[in-house]
Amino acid sequence: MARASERRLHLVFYAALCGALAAVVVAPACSRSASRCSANGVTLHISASNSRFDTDCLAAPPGTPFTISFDNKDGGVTHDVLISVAFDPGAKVLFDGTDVTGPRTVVYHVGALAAGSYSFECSLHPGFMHGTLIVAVPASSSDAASP
Ligand SMILES: [Cu+2]
Repeated sequence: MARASERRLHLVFYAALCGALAAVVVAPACSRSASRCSANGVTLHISASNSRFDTDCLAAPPGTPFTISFDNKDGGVTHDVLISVAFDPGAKVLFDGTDVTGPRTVVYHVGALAAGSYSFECSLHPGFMHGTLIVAVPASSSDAASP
């Protein structure tokens, strides 16, 4: 009896903790990147400055090749854009953009990807230059578009 109710208390505690964490940590992060990042054509843009990307979210439509215009503003510093299935050193790489020493802009041509969530990063500085690539039908084509 006592043991069962203790266990139930623990479950309640964990549920409350997770809910609080989701509200405080996950929800703002999700709403900031995911809802603002939906595909808008097949010409994507990203820049690097002070060894940071200007966005942590890119989006492309599924099943069609797209381009990424990459503007490396860091003079004398080399960056690139690499796309993989997950943000993990062992994850399968789907696109490995050529190294770009700034200041210089290049246009990467990326092959069609299936709908899903991918990771992009600078392969030279993945720890602080990475983000999410969302491949999905644009939100504007559904009626639930946010303002
Ligand atoms: Cu870099």
